Amino acid sequence: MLYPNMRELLSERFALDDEFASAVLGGLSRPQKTLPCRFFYDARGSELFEAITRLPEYYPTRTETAILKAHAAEMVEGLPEGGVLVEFGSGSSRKTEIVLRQLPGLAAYVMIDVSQAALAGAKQRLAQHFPTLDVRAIVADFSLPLSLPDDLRGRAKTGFFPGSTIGNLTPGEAVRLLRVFRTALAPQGRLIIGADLKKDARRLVLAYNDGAGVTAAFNLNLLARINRELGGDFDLGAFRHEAIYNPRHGRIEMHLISQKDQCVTIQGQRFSFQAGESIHTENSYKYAIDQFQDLARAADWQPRRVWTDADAMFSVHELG
Ligand code: SAH
Ligand code: AVI
Repeated sequence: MLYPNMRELLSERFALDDEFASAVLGGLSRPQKTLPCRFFYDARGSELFEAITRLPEYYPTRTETAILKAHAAEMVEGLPEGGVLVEFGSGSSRKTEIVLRQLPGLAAYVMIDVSQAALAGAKQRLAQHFPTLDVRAIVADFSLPLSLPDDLRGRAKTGFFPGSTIGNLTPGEAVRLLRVFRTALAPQGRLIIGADLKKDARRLVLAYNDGAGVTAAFNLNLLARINRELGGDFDLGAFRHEAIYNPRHGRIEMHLISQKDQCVTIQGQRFSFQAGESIHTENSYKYAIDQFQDLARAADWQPRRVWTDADAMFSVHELG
């Protein structure tokens, strides 16, 4: 069985479902319609994200993976035996394998994600590659206070937050999240965290507008999820994917653009769209190294070491 305590997990699922409905109805009622990007990751969304990671245009995954391969041993240097690795938004946990190979004395690996499908897939693969490792899967929103399983509470904890998922939050939300992690990993936690670097806007825009249309499918899948789980009647053919770089905020923005005047009904509520009107579905902030370190300081972390690739595309920070 995947989870030791099914009752807890089920109530967690219902909480997530209610939250989906209120986030969608609330987000589509605003003057600038929005949908929170954490809802991209149903089973299909997690699968599409994995496909994105393999796209030629999407440099972050392969660049961060290369940084981890080159430096994972240094990154985990000095971690006490019998500690716990806690990963936030673990997805497929493929990058984690690089770190786990350097941590033979680990007591447990705790992976936290909103995507039950991603956790199930990762758990199965890790059981094959690390048969003796104690792996705990927690379906939860990582921005909520984390309560670790009782038997792991007293152990030293190291946080792992790769992928630049921190960039999907506004800087204010990112500081709040880093504070939540600080508490979850106390008293002496360390955090290894990936952050995509600022770069030429054309390169960024290409990474979110791939030629094969996988990112478009990932974006539009959010509407399919609303139709399926909330009884919506979005016509997916009547919206198109758009990704732009917003230099004022230093972020990629993903939008879904209505192709005509239209109305959509979700759980009995009608939402009207004008031709050309957008639903803002995701931000992906890009940080210079010193900007990211300032953000970490604002959340009471001390920036320690930082690793990048030769082309300065991506950064991995150690915070203590
Ligand atoms: N860490 C992986 C996956 C990154 S994709 C990598 O580096 O490749 C982002 C992951 O974070 C997805 O698996 C998504 O389901 C998860 N996620 C996004 N928002 C979340 C939230 N608020 N709480 C928990 N998981 C979240
Ligand atoms: C998970 N996250 C860091 C990805 C990103 O690059 O912002 C999600 C993504 N959206 C479109 N492509 C990838």
